[in-house]
Amino acid sequence: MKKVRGRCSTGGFTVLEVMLVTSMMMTVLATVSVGIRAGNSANEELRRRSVLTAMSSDLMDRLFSIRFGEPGDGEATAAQLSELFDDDDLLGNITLSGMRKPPGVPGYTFQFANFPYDGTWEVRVNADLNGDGDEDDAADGQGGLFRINLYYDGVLILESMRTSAGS
Ligand SMILES: [Ca+2]
Ligand SMILES: [Ca+2]
Repeated sequence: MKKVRGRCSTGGFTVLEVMLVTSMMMTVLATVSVGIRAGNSANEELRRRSVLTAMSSDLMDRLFSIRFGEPGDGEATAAQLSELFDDDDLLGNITLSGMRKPPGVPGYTFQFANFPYDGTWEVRVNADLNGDGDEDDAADGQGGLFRINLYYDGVLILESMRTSAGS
């Protein structure tokens, strides 16, 4: 029978045993390391989602706080949009009707200087309540009821509907 070479003179482990244990430990460490990294990125994604949800909720609050307006309201101006989405509590004289754009047309986009992520928000306001790309169906809003969709980097984060009743 062949003798295993490299046995320590002190009667400890053979080189083969040491290599085997080392290799097993490296495998375990690599697995643990991958697990930790996966956990960290999952935590970061959860944190990001919670920040986006909180921000979209704040934006939706603003869109429910401004006047609903009338069908003939002029298109929202850049100054009105800045006042609505900037950092102070003043929302200005913009109306939801002034923010309405036909379905399928890009909405109003903006970014926040102090936001932890540098993506782009987009708000779309239209009367396509059944979401089929037009405003002509009996089920659509016809000007007295709008769909409000909030996107972040093109992904829908929050949607709601607002009626002119009571505004
Ligand atoms: Ca403001
Ligand atoms: Ca429709």
